[in-house]
Amino acid sequence: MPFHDPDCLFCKIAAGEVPADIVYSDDHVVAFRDIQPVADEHILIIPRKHIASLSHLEEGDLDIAGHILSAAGKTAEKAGIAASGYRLVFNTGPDALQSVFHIHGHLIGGQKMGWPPF
Ligand code: IU
Repeated sequence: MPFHDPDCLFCKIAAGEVPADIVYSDDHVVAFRDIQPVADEHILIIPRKHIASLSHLEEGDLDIAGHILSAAGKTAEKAGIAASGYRLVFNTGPDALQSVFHIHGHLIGGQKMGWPPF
């Protein structure tokens, strides 16, 4: 799979070809607000590289996984929810209702949450 999939919406957002409400970005990831938020703050963190899901991560992508995790704290800081707390959720596959097949961590917060999440 090439770095950029021209048919992938999230690749287009990462490339700046489709507008999004970007909260944080660097050379490896882009974080933007979800268009259908499920919480007071709901941001998606995606790698610039096209990878369909967590299950498609390969050995050579481990640095990308690290960049996504590392961006979570920076993004939460920018959104003002680092101190109050947040979740980072990766829906993967049908049972988890993954609907966009470009890895994205849902950074959710800005309000008190419950557990378990289903
Ligand atoms: P999921 O875990 O694959 O189901 O999450 C996909 C998310 O992408 C979901 O929360 C959508 O609201 C969100 N999203 C978006 O923010 N912008 C879009 O143009 C599309 C989906 I399509």
